This record gives sequence, structure tokens and C-alpha cells, in this order.
Amino acid sequence: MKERTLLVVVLVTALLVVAGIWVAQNVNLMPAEASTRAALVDQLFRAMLGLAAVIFLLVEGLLLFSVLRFRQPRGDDGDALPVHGNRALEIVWTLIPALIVIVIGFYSFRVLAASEIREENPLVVNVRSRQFAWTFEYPGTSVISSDLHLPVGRQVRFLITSDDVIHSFWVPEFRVKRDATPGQMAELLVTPTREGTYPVRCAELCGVGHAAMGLSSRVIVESDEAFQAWLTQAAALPADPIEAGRTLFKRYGCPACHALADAGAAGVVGPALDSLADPNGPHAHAHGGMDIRALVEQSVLDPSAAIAPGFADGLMPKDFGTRIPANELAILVDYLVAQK
Ligand code: HEC
Ligand SMILES: [Cu+2]
Repeated sequence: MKERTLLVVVLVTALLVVAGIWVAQNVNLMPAEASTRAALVDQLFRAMLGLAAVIFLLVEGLLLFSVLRFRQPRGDDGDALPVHGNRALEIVWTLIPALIVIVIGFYSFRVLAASEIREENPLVVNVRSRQFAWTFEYPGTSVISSDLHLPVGRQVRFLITSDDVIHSFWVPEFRVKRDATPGQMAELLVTPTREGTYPVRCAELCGVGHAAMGLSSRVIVESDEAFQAWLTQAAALPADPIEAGRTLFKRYGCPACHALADAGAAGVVGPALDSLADPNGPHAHAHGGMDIRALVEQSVLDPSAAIAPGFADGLMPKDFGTRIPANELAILVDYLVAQK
């Protein structure tokens, strides 16, 4: 009976150890591995989980075995044998955990060192955080974006800071997390390895909108061609509507013919476009009861519809309607109407 109990407990313990190793190696609860770091970190994580599973099951198994094997027999009310301790056992169960901790320490250090190897010509992205949004700036371009576009396979050097309180830049799929601290610039190197769209989260409780910081921005890892195309298109349109309008005003060549103080334009072929919305200003001629937005839009799409007094018809290009997409036209019109 006693030998059988022992056999069963040993078998069950061995089974649980094997099960622990299998779970640690085969059950993946982690998000997708989307960076070179992710693969390294997951290997380390699996090794630690495997070790922990084996130790847990071994200790609990031995405990269970002892409870069953050495439990007090029925009717035995005597004391247990006095035991003084066991020096060999003490040394063994101190040395083994110490060794495990040292090995994991070295392994972790190697993973960290391997993740921070600098590659040549990284893409620099400035990460700015504020309550409660992320913005990503691409130095050398005018691009400021709330979505983080990255080309696959090229190392990215993030320079992370905050405009107000402490936030934490966290992309679970990259297995990275770095504090964004006001007045400081933190560096983080990441090489994306997998195309896809992933969330950007904030890992530092930063105020009532903290959770929203995980909803507003995405990481979009794409091919280099797609990234370059996005960069070119995004370069034209800053996030701020006034800046975007100014950019479009210049991009479509309006300064060649129009003066506009805000855009530093001094063209004289057409009327100056400052204070378009002022009912008593120089553009009062055209208002005639028309909504000012509709009027400006009409002036751009169909310049001949109403001719500004003192200026000639037929000079302003008539093809802006086909060249300027509707969303950009709306931004441009809003910008012009907002000028004082
Ligand atoms: C080649 C010169 C030329 C270019 C380029 C040009 N315009 Fe004009 N624009 C004119 C002239 C000339 C007029 C006055 C005649 C008229 O009203 O059609 C005018 C009129 C206007 C008016 C009406 C002003 C008023 O007092 O009623 C608006 C608004 C305007 N342009 C906006 C633009 C915008 C925006 C762009 C760029 C997308 C642009 N123009 C590009 C020559 C130009
Ligand atoms: Cu935050």
C-alpha cells in the first residue's frame, strides 16, 4: 500500500513536471511577435516560465506526497520524532535557487544587450506624449502624425518625451515599454519584423483619459514603398488645420498670384486674400448674401462665376476642382475663411 502510494505520487509529479514544460513551451498567451526584441524577450520569458513551472510542480508534488505518505495514522496520538535539521539539505536548497537566479540574470543581460545593438542609418521618430494622446514626428520632414507608420525591417530610434506628466510608451507587439518623462529624452531601439497594425498604449496612469491613450494611436508596420508613399502624402498635411491649410495654399501654387499675410505670399495677379470673411472688407463685392465658405469654394472651383472688381477673368486656373481632393479643399477653404 505504502509503496503503491509512493509510486503513484512520483508518477503524478513526473507527469506534472512534463505538463509544466509543455505548457510553457506550447501555450502562447503573448501578443504577436512583431520586432526582433519580441523574439528574444519571448525566449527568455518561456525559459523562465518553464523553470517556474517545474519548480512549482516539483515543490507542490513533494508536499502532496509528504502529506499522504507521512500523515498521522488513525489512533496514533504520540509526538513526532524530534528532528534537528539537515545541513546538506539546507546547502542544496540554497545553492540551487542561487544558481538559477544567477543564470537568469546573465541570460537577461544578454537579451538586453542584443536588443540594444545599434544598426546603421536608423529611422528617427520623435515620440511626444501629452494628456491624452501620442504624436509622432519624423525629423527632416514636416510629418506629424497620430498614427505611427514604420517600414518593416529597418531599425527605428525612438526619442521619447512628454509635454506634461509622465506617460509610458508601450507597444505590446514589440515587447517594449519606455517612460515618457517631461524635460527628458529617452531613447529606444526597435526593429519591426512583421507587417500589421498594432495598438500603442500608455503604461503609466496619467490622468482621467489614461485609457483613451490606448485607443487613439496605432502602429502601422508596412513595406518600405508603402511607408515612403505615406510619408510623401502625409508631409503635405500637418495635423493642425491652420498649418494644413497654409501647406495646401503653397502646395497648389496660390501664392504665385495672391497675397496672403499668413502664408507670406505677395502675388499681385489676383486680389489679396486676407480678411475674405469681413463683410465690410475688400471682398464685400462678392458676398451678395452668399455663405462665405460657399463663396470661397466657388471662387476656387469656378473662378469665372464672379470676377473680383479690378481683376481679369480667365487668369485663375479653372482646373483646381479636378486637382484638389474634396477633403483638402475643405481644409483650404476653412483656412482662407479664418484669415483676418
Ligand atoms: C495664375 C494666377 C492665379 C492662381 C495660381 C490662383 N488664382 Fe485665385 N484669382 C486669380 C485672379 C486673377 C482672380 C480674380 C479674378 C476672379 O475672381 O476670377 C482670382 C480670384 C480668387 C478668389 C476670389 C477673390 C474675390 O475677391 O472674390 C479666390 C478666393 C481665389 N482666387 C483663391 C485662389 C486659391 C485658393 C488659389 C490656389 C488654390 C488661387 N486662387 C490660385 C488668379 C489666380
Ligand atoms: Cu498617458
